[in-house]
Amino acid sequence: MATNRTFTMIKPDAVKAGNIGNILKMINEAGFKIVALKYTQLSKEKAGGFYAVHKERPFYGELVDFMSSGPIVAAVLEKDNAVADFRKLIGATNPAEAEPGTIRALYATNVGENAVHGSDSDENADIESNYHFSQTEIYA
Ligand code: DAT
Ligand code: MG
Repeated sequence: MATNRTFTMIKPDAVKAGNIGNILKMINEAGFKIVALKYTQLSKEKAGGFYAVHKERPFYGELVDFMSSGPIVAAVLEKDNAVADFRKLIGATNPAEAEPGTIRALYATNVGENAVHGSDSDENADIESNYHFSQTEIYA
């Protein structure tokens, strides 16, 4: 399993607001290499499967509706300490609590529509990357 990779999505709110370019620039400037990239819209089924771990949470239905409401950008990113460094770059789940200068502080709408996803462990980075990309779509 790759320990230097993480998985991200630029969520529908940030895509709609025209922030794909701004966010990819921040990702590059923070030293991440983009090794896979896809512009796509998730079906409810695909979004629901991605967030299956949150199935019992009260916001699950809203989350699935939001994540399938418009196009997203999915990417696999490579860097030493990718998972932890990327979580630092995106900031807290709730943008009101995100450090100034983080992607969510700059571009998120609210706790539910928070601009970007970032994997929370090496194991999930691997699972999530494989959920969205085949091996031939990842350019190491
Ligand atoms: P993160 O995306 O920071 O890893 P998470 O895994 O706890 O956060 O939750 C996944 C997503 O679910 C999150 O990005 C937005 C949504 N979410 C989390 N907590 C929420 C809440 N209290 N109200 C509405 N949506 C929430
Ligand atoms: Mg999470």
